[in-house]
Amino acid sequence: MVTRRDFILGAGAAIATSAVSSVSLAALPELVTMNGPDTQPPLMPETGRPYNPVVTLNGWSLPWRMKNGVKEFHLVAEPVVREMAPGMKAHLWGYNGQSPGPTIEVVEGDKVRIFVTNRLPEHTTIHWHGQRLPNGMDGVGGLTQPQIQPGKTYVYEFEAKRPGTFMYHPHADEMTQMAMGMMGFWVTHPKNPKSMAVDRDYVFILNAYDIDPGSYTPRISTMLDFNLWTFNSRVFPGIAPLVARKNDRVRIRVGNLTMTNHPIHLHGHEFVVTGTDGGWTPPASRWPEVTTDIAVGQMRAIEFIASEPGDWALHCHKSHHTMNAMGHDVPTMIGVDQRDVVKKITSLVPDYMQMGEAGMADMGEMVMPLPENTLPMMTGQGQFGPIEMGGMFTTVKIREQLGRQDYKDPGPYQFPKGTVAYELQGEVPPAERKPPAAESPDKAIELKVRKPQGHEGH
Ligand SMILES: [Cu+2]
Repeated sequence: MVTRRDFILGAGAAIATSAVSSVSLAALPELVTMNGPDTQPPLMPETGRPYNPVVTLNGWSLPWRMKNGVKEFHLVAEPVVREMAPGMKAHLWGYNGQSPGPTIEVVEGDKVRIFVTNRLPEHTTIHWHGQRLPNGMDGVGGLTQPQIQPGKTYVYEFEAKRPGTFMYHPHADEMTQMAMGMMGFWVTHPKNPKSMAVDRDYVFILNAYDIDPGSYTPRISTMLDFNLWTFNSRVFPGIAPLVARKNDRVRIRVGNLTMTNHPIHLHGHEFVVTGTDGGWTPPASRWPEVTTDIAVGQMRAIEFIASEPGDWALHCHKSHHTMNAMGHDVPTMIGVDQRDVVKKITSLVPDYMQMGEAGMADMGEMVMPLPENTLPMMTGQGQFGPIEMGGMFTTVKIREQLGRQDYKDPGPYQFPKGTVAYELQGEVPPAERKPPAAESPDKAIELKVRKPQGHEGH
């Protein structure tokens, strides 16, 4: 839900509202903030030039005001509480009530003014990742501007020159501020709303956190070994599905602000990459794929026709990135008979559970006592049983009957009769193994020894 609260200049918070001059209040656009992680419907432009708005997965777009032909936005950097999935909340830093911050949508050629107020305990800036803009608006603390001190508001002004997909994030104490969740999406729509038009346009950022089970604040010094791999600071099963009507042209724009690459994989459809960091790709340069690797700092827009109804998985293909916090460090126990050990341990720890003897799939069903505020490694229930996923995993739900503006979760897919993989029934005859054709029965094991170079002489 969008809430509006009166804004009092940070440093003057002790001053009563009436004591703040009306001029300074009028100079700032109304502060709009979000208090929940649900996907909000697209923000239809009421002023300015027309465009086809995007839908931010588990997020929202920031309203603006027009002032003398300039689009004005107000971002507030502040501590926030983000629910990562039901059962787990993280204490992050973000913008306007959430992490990531709201998506900013403008049109090619728009004159844009962004007020940035700092309510963090330390200085910050905002860098407008990927934009063509005057150097002094680029937001690199120390290099192109002074840092924005706590309580202060800075103003960024530039023209949105190139249509495409962008991000924003601090360029000040970056390791801390990005590990804490400070980032957001930016879309510059083409001047001509018919150009590159699609039926549904989804956006989200890949981010990652290291939050110990039972705690709330990310470890900021973690470099690679994160335990929560997220789409817009949400993990499966907390990530909303991407809903589409059959035969819609769907665009999904993804930006990567983690510290590793993510091969994003879509089931059941081929897509093409229609946009990169530098803008739209020329049509002749596109080739079909089902996975696209998104490197650190990159943005990709993929497009496909949602021709196949169903609940199709959309996920990072690194299998540790579709797991949640618990259990990354468990030893491999496949094939280990734990019975004797379990007997001894249960005499000391009554609710001890052994795991992993036949693989880790039992983790998907296991009800294990968890520390508070964490999520099981493999989780989520589907209509046929446990889905055994976490992290960077969601679904694209394609349905025949949907309204054009309907983005609600349509529930589980109703499979047409006879279209689901099935168990072979009745007596199953034993399968005879055919011997490999080329192999002769008396063939000895072939052994080749290759000496290191230089030992034989020439
Ligand atoms: Cu990944």
